[in-house]
Amino acid sequence: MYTVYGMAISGNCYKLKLALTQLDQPYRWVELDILKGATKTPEFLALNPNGQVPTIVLPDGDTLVESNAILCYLADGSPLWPSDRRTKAEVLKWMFFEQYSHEPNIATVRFWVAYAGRAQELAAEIEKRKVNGYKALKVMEETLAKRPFLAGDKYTIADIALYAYTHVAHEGGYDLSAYPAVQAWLARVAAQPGYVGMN
Ligand SMILES: N[C@@H](CCC(=O)N[C@@H](CS)C(=O)NCC(=O)O)C(=O)O
Repeated sequence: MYTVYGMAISGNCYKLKLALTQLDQPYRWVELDILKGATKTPEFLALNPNGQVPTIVLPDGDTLVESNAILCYLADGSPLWPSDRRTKAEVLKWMFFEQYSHEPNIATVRFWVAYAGRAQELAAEIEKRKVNGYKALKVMEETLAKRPFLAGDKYTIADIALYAYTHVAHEGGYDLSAYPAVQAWLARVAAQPGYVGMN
């Protein structure tokens, strides 16, 4: 069985919960509070020297980190990680986009505003990040206006990776009303078999 070290409010950790549930893989969840330093203990740093969740321990005892790498591992050989070369690259494109253009702007703002109580202190930085966050949403909107899922006609781990923080972007003050294709896609993801919510 897999053991996931995660934090329930974290979208990066939720990606694993959603994928494991949809892949019908049993797992044990160990809840860690990053706000209380739980990822900086010597025990945890021995598992993940980068001191972050999610961290997954595989059934053979090996450890894997980085949410999107873990998604690729879990979904390998399943319809969530298609085998044709071009679609695979398309999925990876969106997962790299998520980590570089989406997550630092949308997830980080949500964390500062809704969980770390830093909205006032970081107001100027938050405004800057939101400009880039809306840019990322526009890129998604343009693609999703043309096809049902990010990598094409089929639901993949690219959708899981980007759904995780897009569906809670409002907690950071993002308004998705100007992104109707993104909103329709959020509903399509939530209607997938085996869907499970964040909490
Ligand atoms: N690129 C990593 C990011 C993971 C990450 O940022 N984890 C946060 C929680 S969402 C964390 O553990 N933060 C604690 C820290 O960085 O000290 C991934 O996708 O897994």
